[in-house]
Amino acid sequence: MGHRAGFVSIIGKPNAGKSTLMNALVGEKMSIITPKAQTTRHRILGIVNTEDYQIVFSDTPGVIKPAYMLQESMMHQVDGSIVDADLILLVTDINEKYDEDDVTEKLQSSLAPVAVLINKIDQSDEETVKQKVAYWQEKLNPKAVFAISALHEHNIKSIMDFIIELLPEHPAYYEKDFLTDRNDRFFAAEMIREQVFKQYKKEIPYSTEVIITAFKEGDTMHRISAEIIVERDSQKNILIGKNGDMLKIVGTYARRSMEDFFQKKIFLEMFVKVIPDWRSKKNYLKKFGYED
Ligand code: GDP
Ligand code: K
Ligand code: MG
Repeated sequence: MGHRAGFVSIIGKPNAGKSTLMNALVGEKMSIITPKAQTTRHRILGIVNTEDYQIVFSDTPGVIKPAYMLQESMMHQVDGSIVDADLILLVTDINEKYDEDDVTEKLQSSLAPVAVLINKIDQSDEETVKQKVAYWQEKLNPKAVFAISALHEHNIKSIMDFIIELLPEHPAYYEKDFLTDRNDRFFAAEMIREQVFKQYKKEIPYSTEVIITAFKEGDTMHRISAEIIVERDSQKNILIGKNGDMLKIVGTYARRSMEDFFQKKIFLEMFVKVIPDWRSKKNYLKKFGYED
């Protein structure tokens, strides 16, 4: 057999562990991970290259019923990744309820084989695993069902073997030294957004966008300027905190992640800006990189 390559789409409900799984499969931190739903807003590619094959994983936003335009764009990214897929990995938290078919309905737009990955088995027991495996076999008759823990990298190797087995014969889609389709600015912005999701309660993360306004690469240090955009003055005040305390925490953790990721010293400056209702405004969504 010649060279093999294919697209593998990771889909599921919010917080099932899709981003954790993709990072485990790729072996790099491509996608930010937080305990909050809707952390992932874009489809993000993570690429695994060897001499013989190339696997192009897509991490996607969790499937929800969209309530505003940003969420509509997020769902279009899920649909796009399903259409392109050679294989779909449906990730499900072993403890989540599947009383609505919003995820499984999406699968009907694709002829690609499906594997169900029952995740977080570290938070469960053998009997429940058995029941869930039977449930998914009955419900979807998928190509395979795996019981995994993405966080503890349990059974990741068997998923990789399964994927490689199914990869179609095809030339590489991307240069062999590509790890992702995203650039350094994207990852810098995501690492700030990750901290906003981690440090603030409910509404702030969902109303926040991060724009990198300058990224100056140096031999030993990158200088990065960012705008953190929120929807209201009250959110701006909370984000900054008393004497700038909160923003300082965000900056410190984000800078540490960036130093790990880029393997450089980072100088980071951040400005907070209010754009009323940006999540429902087409021109801003487009400007911030959310297509359709
Ligand atoms: P996503 O929204 O589907 O992308 O889910 P994330 O990858 O962001 O993970 C959501 C939360 O679940 C995070 O707090 C993860 O650390 C946690 N998580 C992911 N995989 C596992 C797992 O295998 N076991 C446990 N206990 N937690 C997990
Ligand atoms: K999440
Ligand atoms: Mg995610």
